[in-house]
Amino acid sequence: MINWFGRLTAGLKKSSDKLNAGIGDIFTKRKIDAATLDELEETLIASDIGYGAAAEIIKRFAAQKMSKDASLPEIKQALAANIAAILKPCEKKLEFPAVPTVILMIGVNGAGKTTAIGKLAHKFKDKKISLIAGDTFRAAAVEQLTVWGSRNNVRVFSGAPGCDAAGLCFDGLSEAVRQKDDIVFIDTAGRLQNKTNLTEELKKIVRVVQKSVAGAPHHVLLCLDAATGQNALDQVKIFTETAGVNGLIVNKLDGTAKGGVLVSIAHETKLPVYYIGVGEGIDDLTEFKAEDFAASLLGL
Ligand SMILES: Nc1nc2c(ncn2[C@@H]2O[C@H](COP(=O)(O)OP(=O)(O)OP(=O)(O)O)[C@@H](O)[C@H]2O)c(=O)[nH]1
Ligand SMILES: [Mg+2]
Repeated sequence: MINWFGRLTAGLKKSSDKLNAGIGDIFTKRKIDAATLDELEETLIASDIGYGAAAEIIKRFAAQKMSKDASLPEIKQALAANIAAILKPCEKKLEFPAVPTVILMIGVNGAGKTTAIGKLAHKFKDKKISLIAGDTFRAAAVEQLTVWGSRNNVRVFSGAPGCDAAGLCFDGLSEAVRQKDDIVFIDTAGRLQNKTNLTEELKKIVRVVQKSVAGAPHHVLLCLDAATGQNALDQVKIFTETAGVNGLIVNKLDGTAKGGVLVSIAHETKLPVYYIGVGEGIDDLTEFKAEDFAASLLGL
């Protein structure tokens, strides 16, 4: 069985291969100077790190005044440290401040919400957990969550297809309070930013959750598909306006060379990134650690 660092490095392989090839091309035969720094900045941007973060990384890197003869590994170490510094404010442990702690999972279609709930239920298997099938929109959604429920041996609260999602959340939360669950995960329908009816439904779910349990929702976790690249930033903005996002899970880092987008998200939003998804399996969700992520991104 591979350990979590192996999982992270394997998951980020596509991203690190791309970035490393770019950095290698620049510094294999040439030294650090203004021209190579410009090229380095372009390479960072091409790896979805974003303009703002790339500029800051280059600024820090230039300020270090490394020897012009620094080796490629030394250059990568220095870059990794600068990237880690940007990521660090987003490294935070998911906490459970209340019983029940209510966690609302939101995001666009296919961002990995339902899967992340299944993986998290497994991670916290020493707690009493229930799942609410708040995606009443897509036919197979309840079934998918039920499969994760039985895999983890936890209760799934669901209703008839097409039923009112907010009402279902109200009933599911009453049951969770009655059963003294430690954590309740609410799955929701995937919604594109421009679908007004689903946006209104999400607002209603948030209002109902707030009324049902004091202090809830304790976490509003936005799931992002890393392959979305820079569009992920728009999703953060719009979902924050709609539902008050206070944490992120970035999924599908294994399938894309756009893993650098996490640096961009960290730089622009400063939101906690609690977990990252590096595969479809139950164990393919790892805690986000700034230094480890930066090292893996640079293939160190
Ligand atoms: N490779 C990879 N696949 C993932 C990851 N997370 C989820 N998936 C897959 O992506 C697909 C969509 O995941 P779901 O969990 O159904 O996404 P969702 O956000 O619930 O989707 P909707 O309910 O349709 O909005 C599934 O086939 C998952 O197995 C990941 O980290 N890596
Ligand atoms: Mg789903």
